[in-house]
Amino acid sequence: MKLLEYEQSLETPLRQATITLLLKDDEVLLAMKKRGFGAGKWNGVGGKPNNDEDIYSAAIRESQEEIGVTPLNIKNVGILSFYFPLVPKEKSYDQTVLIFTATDWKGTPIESDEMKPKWFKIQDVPYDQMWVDDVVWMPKVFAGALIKGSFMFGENDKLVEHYINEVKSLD
Ligand code: 8OG
Repeated sequence: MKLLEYEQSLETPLRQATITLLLKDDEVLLAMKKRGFGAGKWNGVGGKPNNDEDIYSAAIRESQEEIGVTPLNIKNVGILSFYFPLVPKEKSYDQTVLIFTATDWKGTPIESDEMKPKWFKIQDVPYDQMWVDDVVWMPKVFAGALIKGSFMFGENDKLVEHYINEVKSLD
């Protein structure tokens, strides 16, 4: 099925998740996911909101839990949807991920049982050890763009189709 067709066939809003990227000069903090969805990949920190927790609070809590840092000025810079049409509906991985950046935080990144943080120069981000879509959208975030897009995955988490737009506002 084509991406737009799949997107239009969805009846309920997708569950949400977060990714937060800490930025300092020409560096970004990524963390190695040690377990669960995306284990073995470098990523921003994040996860899903608890019950009726708002998405900003979820982003801050996940950062505290995963690397011991409290972001102080998170900014929503992207809204990305990820679709896995081959995964049965009942255990669907489909989700909308809100991307946040922060340039100010409290605490020093530390390893948890979920993630191991590390600073990377923006030009040395290890895209070959990350989700395949990251090389498409993350450079746009580093360049300061606001982005909206969708990615559809096929067998073995291969990216089969995507679109991504730079927008003036995320509202
Ligand atoms: O709570 P859980 O560990 O399942 O959260 C999954 C995390 O992985 C969450 O921060 C969102 C993030 N994530 C996806 N898909 C993708 C993706 O394609 N690229 C990146 N960079 N992160 C993703 O769920």
